[in-house]
Amino acid sequence: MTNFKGALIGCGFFAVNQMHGWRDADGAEIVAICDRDPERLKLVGNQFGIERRYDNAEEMFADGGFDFVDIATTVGSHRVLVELAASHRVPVICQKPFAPTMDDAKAMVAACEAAGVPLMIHENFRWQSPVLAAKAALDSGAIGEVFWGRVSFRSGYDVFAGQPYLATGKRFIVEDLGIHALDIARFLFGDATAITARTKRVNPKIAGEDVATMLLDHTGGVTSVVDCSYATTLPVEPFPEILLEVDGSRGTLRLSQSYRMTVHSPDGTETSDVSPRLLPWASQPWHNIQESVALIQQHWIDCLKAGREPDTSGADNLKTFALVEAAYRSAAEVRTVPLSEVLG
Ligand code: NAD
Ligand code: 89V
Repeated sequence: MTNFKGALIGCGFFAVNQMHGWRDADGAEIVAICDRDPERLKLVGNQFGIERRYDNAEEMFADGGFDFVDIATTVGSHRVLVELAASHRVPVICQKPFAPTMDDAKAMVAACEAAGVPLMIHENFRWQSPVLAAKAALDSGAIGEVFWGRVSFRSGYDVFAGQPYLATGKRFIVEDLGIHALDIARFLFGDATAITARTKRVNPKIAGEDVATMLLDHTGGVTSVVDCSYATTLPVEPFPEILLEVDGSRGTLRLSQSYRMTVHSPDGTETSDVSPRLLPWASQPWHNIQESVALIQQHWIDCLKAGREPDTSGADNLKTFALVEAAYRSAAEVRTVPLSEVLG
C-alpha cells in the first residue's frame, strides 16, 4: 500500500530520533522538512536525503503534498504550528510539553476538532518497552487489584549538555520530565482527580526546579507517588530509566534499575529482563527513549490507516498536561489541587 507522506518541522536535537523512526516506520515517509535554522535544515536534510527543505512553515503548508505533519519544535511554537496545520486540514503530531499554558492546549485541541483532523501528542515514555511490559503484567491480573503505585525518575545526568534551553526556563523538571512520569501514572493507574506537589531547585546553575515529589489520587481509588530528580547521584547512573513500584491485592510488581521486572504473588516470584531493544541507529543510554519514538510513530501510522484516535491524542494529553499545571499550582500554594480546577 502507498506510504503516508509526512513533513517534519523543527530539525533540532531530538528530531533526529524522529527522522530515524520515520525511516523505519511501516507505511510512512518524510517528504519535506522545515527549520528556521539553516544549519539544522542542511544537517538533517543531508543525513536523511530530504530534498524539499523550508525555512518557513507557512510556505511548506502552502506547497502541500503531505498527509501529516510532525512538529518537533520547542513548546513556544507549538500552538501556532498546530493551528497552522489545522487551518490546512493536515493531521498533526506535536511534541510534548503540549503548550505553554492550559488555555493554549485547549485551543489546539479545539482547532483540530473543528478542522476534523487528528492531533497526537508525542508522549512517548508510555511506549517504552519496560513500561509496556509492566502494563501487560498488571492487566493480566497477576498482582490482583492495584491499590498503590510509584513512578520514579532519579538521576544526576547532565541533560543540559544536549538541551541547553532546559537550564533557562522558570519551569524545568515537572514540565519536561515529570510530564512523562505523570502520563505513565495515568497509563498504569487511571486518570487522576487531585495532586499534591512539592518542588525544589538543588542545582544553582539552572533557573527552574530540578526535584519534584507528587502525590496523586486516581479515579479508581489508587494512590500514587510520582517523583523525579536531576539532582540525584547514584553509584550507577540510571538515566533515562523510569522505575516502578506497584502493590496489588495479590502481590507486587517492581521495575528496578537495569530493566529488571519482578512480579511476586502467591503463584511465585518471577524476575525477567525487560530491556529495550538497541535499534541499529540508537545509542545507550538513550536507546530506551529511541525505541519508544519508533513505537509511538508506528502507532500514529496504524491509527491513520484505521481511522482510529491515537492513545495519546490531544484530548487525552490534556489530562496529563493538567497534572503538570496543577502540580505547579499545588507547589506554589502549598495545597492539594483538584484536577477539575485546571481542566474545567
Ligand atoms: P531544539 O531546540 O534542539 O530543536 C528545536 C528546533 O526547532 C530548532 O532547530 C529550531 O530552530 C526549530 N524551530 C523552532 N521554532 C521553529 C519554527 N517556528 N519553525 C521552524 N523551526 C523552528 O529542541 P529539542 O531538544 O529537539 O526539543 C524539541 C521538542 O522535543 C521539545 O518540545 C522537547 O520537550 C521535546 N523533546 C522530547 C523528548 C521525548 O522523549 N519526547 C526528548 C527530547 C526533547
Ligand atoms: O524527554 C524529554 O523531554 C527529554 C529528556 C528525557 C532528556 O528529559 O528532555
